[in-house]
Amino acid sequence: MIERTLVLFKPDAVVRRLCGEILGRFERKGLNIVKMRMLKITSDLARVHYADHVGKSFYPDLEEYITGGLSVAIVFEGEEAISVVRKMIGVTNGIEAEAGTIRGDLSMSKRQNLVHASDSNESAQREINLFFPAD
Ligand code: FUP
Repeated sequence: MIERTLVLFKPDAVVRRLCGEILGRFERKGLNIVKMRMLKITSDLARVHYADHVGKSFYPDLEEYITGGLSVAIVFEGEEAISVVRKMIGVTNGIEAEAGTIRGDLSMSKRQNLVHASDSNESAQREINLFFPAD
C-alpha cells in the first residue's frame, strides 16, 4: 500500500551538514518527497510531538536538544513507506543501530540520533498534520 510518513532531520543533522547525505539515501531508495520545510521546533510543538515522552526522566534534555537549532520536516511517500523508512533509520541508539542504517552509519548517540520517523499509520497521520497543518 502507498503510504506517507513524517521524517525530521533533527538539529544535529543540520549542524553536521548531513541533510544532503540523509535525503539522498531516502531518494535513492525510491521514496518521493511530497512536502518539505525547515523550522525551529518550539517547546510547545516538542511537547505535542513527543507527548508519549513528556514526564520521562530524559524529556527535559530531549526538549532542549530538539528546540536547540533548526530542523527539517519532510513527508515521504512510497510503497509501505512507514516501515521502509523505520528500517532505514535503525534503532534509537546510534551505538546499537546496525551498520547500513542512517543512525548506525552516522550517529554514536542515543539522543543526537539525526532523524525521527513515524512509527505507525496513526502516528504518521498525526505527525503530518502537526508539521504541515495548512494542508
Ligand atoms: P525513535 O522511535 O527511535 O525515534 O525513539 P523514541 O520514540 O523511543 O524516542 C524519541 C527520542 O527520544 C529519541 F530519538 C531520542 C530520545 N531518547 C532519549 O534521549 N533517551 C532515551 O532513553 C530514549 C529516547
